[in-house]
Amino acid sequence: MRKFMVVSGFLGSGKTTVMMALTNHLNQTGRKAAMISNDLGRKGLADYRYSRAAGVVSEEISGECICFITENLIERLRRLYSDGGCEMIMSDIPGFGVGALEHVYGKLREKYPDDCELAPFTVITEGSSLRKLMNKGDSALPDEMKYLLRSQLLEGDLIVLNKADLYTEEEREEYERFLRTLCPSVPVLTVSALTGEGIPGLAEYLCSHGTEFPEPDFNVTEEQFEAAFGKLSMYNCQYYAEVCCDDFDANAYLTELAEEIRDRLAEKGYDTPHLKLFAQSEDGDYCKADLLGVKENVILTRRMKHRCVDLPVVLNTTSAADSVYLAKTIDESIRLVSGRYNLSVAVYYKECFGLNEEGRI
Ligand SMILES: Nc1nc2c(ncn2[C@@H]2O[C@H](COP(=O)(O)OP(=O)(O)OP(=O)(O)O)[C@@H](O)[C@H]2O)c(=O)[nH]1
Ligand SMILES: [Mg+2]
Repeated sequence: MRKFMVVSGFLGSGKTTVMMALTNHLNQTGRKAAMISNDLGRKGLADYRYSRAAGVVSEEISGECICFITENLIERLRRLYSDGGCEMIMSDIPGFGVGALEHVYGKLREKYPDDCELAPFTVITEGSSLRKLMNKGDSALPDEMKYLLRSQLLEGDLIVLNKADLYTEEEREEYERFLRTLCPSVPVLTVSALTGEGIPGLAEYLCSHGTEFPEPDFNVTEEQFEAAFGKLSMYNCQYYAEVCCDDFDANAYLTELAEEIRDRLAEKGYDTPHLKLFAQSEDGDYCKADLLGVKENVILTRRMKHRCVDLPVVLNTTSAADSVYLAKTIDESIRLVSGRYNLSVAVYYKECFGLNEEGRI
């Protein structure tokens, strides 16, 4: 078996966590698997570092969407199949994935039909974005996001309702019913990437099915897509923090930093579907903080076990905010919170751009 799968879905839906769980499960059950983290930023992004730190067989394609670099993608796949002995390789797609079916699967089928079988084009979703689509809840995300959320779901061969551990029985049924109505011919599998519930069943489904090349009618105009992208900006930075005396608690530091950014975004009426902070100390221990909306608590997805004297930090987010404001507010938050912890900060790199902007700050 030489399979390749694109994993699409909204920011924070759990694409990386699902891919990590699937890769681990397949490897443990005798089928070599690997994941690729694909994003627009410069290399060394949080998802790639996090999955590597967790011991998952993981690669990164950064700087461009795999939609537009098929040759680069196929070279990577060939290496993983031949040298790595992989049977299943999965990749996410920057941001939203809408159009990736045509651009990635379409080009692979046309130009490289003998290299791999295409697994179901898989869309990950979860409760908070479904509530947005159902006009329920109090998400601060702009309504334009609904064009993306809906189109993503329509593009799938398979929909994975993730984060099952967070729902009551009634919520789970309500989400499944909504998905069946919106996409009546598409199977829905409910899983929790965090607890592992449903992951073995999902892995078996993916190994035994292929893509049907669905032809979705998004019923969304170019202008509506543009309007949604126009609301979003991406910010990535890497910096090195060093304490001037004693040591510090990296878990508390990352949490406080995410909270500071959250509160400043909320103050301006902005939102962030996902902000990630990852840090790894020299001995390999690591911590990760995730923020999934300005009305949410920061989640410490992984705790550092010991106190630190220094720390390389990666911060990535795609937020519903103006790019100039986003860059300014994150920079100020890093300065302020680092000051509270007596940390001096050396920034390796920083980039911030609106998803509709040509230039980068
Ligand atoms: N409770 C719960 N949390 C989950 C589950 N899967 C993922 N998460 C959490 O949701 C947050 C986002 O997960 P990611 O896997 O980073 O989401 P993503 O879709 O890759 O996000 P982007 O890369 O920003 O698009 C993290 O804090 C995860 O730990 C799940 O099944 N249950
Ligand atoms: Mg991810």
